[in-house]
Amino acid sequence: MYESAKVSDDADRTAFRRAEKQYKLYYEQDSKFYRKKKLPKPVDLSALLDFNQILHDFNENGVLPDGIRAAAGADSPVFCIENRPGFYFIPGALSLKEQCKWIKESLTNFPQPPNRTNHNAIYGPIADLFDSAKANKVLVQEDPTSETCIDTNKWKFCDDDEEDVAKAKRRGCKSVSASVLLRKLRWSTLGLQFDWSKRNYDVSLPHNDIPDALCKLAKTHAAIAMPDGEEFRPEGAIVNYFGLGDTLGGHLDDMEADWSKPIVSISLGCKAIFLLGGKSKDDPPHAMYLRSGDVVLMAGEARECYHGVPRIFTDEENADIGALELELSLESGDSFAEYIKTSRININIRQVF
Ligand SMILES: O=C(O)CCC(=O)C(=O)O
Repeated sequence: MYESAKVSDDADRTAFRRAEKQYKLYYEQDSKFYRKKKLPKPVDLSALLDFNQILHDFNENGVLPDGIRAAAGADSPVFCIENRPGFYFIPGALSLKEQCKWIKESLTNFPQPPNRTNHNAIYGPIADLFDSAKANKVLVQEDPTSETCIDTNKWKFCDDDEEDVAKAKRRGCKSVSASVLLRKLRWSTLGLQFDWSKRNYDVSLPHNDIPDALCKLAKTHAAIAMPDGEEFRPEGAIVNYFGLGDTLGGHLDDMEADWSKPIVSISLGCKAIFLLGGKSKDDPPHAMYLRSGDVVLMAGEARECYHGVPRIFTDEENADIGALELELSLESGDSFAEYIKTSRININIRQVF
């Protein structure tokens, strides 16, 4: 379906929206290969900031592109964008081993109840999703016609070939495979739980704490963006999961009490494009690559800047995760590597109060 001219005009109204459309994944409509294989439309990526390249050039000969500077006081290079104060980019902040660790945690422990995920609203709490997908399990709704049924909102994992699944299907009960649910996992929250419907933190909700090792990592990287003499206090984290074609629209993270404290944002898996706009969506955004292991900090004025992720690259040529995939499969077999080769995970850690 083509958008009407009016809708399209409205959608293109702001510089941020235009950039989102520029970088988003679109497919060729009339390619003769169209029926066989959808071909992504080529995109001009020449204007993107590539902090990997910037780091390389800086280490080689000390030069930086116009508008980029290295932050003082960091042990290894941390870059800033001159017209976006409070924004920090730490290329390759996490080692391969650390990346593997947090990918595995993001898929196994972080979505475990009582932490909430996007699936809670439909299925209630789901335990062991990743292992269930690995074991080809199916989530089946409790049969409402059964005498033993107490709650039709109850779902349980069954083996695909179990009588329970066949019976439930015969009776018209809903079922969904764990691997589909894993693909549709879009977010989980740890530490203080963010309530997306009310757009605030609900401190009354039960949760698992942010693991100490992740707190330590966040504190270490946050230090450069903290007000003098203060230590970052990780209180809540949102984990975003991206698959092919998924995007995160331009938004502000404005639900925390004190914007002088940074949000620590960790990228894992496939390479993505990140847009960092200004305080208005009319300000043209900076577009940059985010690779696995990069950390971004947004503090102070940068907390008032629109940002989003219009594109992830899941194809072998552009995803830039060869070494990570290898390390993951050597450490843990194929299941995590299979997931991450077409996915991206973002963990963003926040001081809420
Ligand atoms: O995925 C990212 O890198 C950004 C995530 C983000 O902006 C958010 O969760 O608010």
